[in-house]
Amino acid sequence: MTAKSRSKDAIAERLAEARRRTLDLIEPLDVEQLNRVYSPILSPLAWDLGHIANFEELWLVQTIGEREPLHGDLGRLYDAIENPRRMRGELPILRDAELRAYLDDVRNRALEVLDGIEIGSDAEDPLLRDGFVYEMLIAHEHQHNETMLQLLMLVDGYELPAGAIADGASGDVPSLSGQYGHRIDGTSASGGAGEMVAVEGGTHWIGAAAGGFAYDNERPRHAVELEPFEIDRTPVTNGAYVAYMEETGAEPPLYWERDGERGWVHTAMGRRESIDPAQPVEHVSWHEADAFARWAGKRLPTEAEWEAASPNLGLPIAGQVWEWTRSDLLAYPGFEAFPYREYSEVFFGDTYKVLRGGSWATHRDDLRPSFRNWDLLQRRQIFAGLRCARSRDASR
Ligand code: AVJ
Ligand code: FE
Repeated sequence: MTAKSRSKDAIAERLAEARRRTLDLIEPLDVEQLNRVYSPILSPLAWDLGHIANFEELWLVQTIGEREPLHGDLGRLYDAIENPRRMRGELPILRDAELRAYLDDVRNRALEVLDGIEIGSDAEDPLLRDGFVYEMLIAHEHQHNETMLQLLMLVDGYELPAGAIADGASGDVPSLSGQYGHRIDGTSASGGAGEMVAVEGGTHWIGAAAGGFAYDNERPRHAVELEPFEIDRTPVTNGAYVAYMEETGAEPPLYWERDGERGWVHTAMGRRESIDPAQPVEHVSWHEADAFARWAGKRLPTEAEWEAASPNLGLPIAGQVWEWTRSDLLAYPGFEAFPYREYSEVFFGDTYKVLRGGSWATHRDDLRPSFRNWDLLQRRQIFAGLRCARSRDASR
């Protein structure tokens, strides 16, 4: 077997693995659950499924394969920008058997196209060089799997099928005390064990180097000047968040409910489960994360600080939470949109804050220190918590 056919086989296998994960996630659901609008700010699952297939058709079948779409203009219904989430339940999208056939037919065509193209590092088309467009499609399906999991939190009685999340993680966030080998004092006001890591000021290099897969918004790699700072060794825990709520009367995170004397329970998927004080807090908005950090006498890190600290902290680690930063989603100096403006460029500005790292629902292949996620400041559905920082000169 040649190196070229091996790399094509590897791509085909990773496409298949992403699809198994998608189908595993919806396996316990019936057609009504796939189509139900559980929340105006989250898509019905059937929309995500059709959108996954449509994005694949658009890039691999239409753009690369130069073939006609299977359903004519229907693809427009799956355009995320034209169809905001609150409208997606009303659209005449594909459902049930037709939807499954669309996923399968597009995948078969995409694999046929892959057979006939050149994806080496010397490919002339930047979309094909190092298999860029295939990497993008795989990452896209992974990202929508995470969005689907946000919705699945609302489905009563849903149980995550074994192996539905990468490497068979259970969907539980691993215990931080176990992970770091030191006790986390849940009542500490410092947001975790209180242990912080010092990072030198000066020039730090941020972003993804040329070559290999990364999104346009991670490039170009560039130097930033940072003042010296400290950053928490671990994300803020549930225990620390409870202490904060008790002292300030702050609202609990999304899905938390009072449970008499036993404190708080987590109510996602229609179950009431106890909250582990040693796990990172999740389902807090940017505003809540920012308020917690101030209460702790600290602040959220900038995304550049987070990335500069990532080697010291061994980040990103699978199984944790996305971490809010204080940074707006802005273009890096010298940014070039690729392969389309709507991936990142249309979101640049002060409407979105950057999240770094990755959550227990993020595919391991997508974890890299330069990855930039973003969301609205009020969003709580995402699997996001925080880690605090502070300037070495405490007045900043
Ligand atoms: C990077 C998670 C904000 O969901 O809007 C999915 C990812 N882009 N399809 C989003 C994405 C196109 C994006 N986020
Ligand atoms: Fe998408």
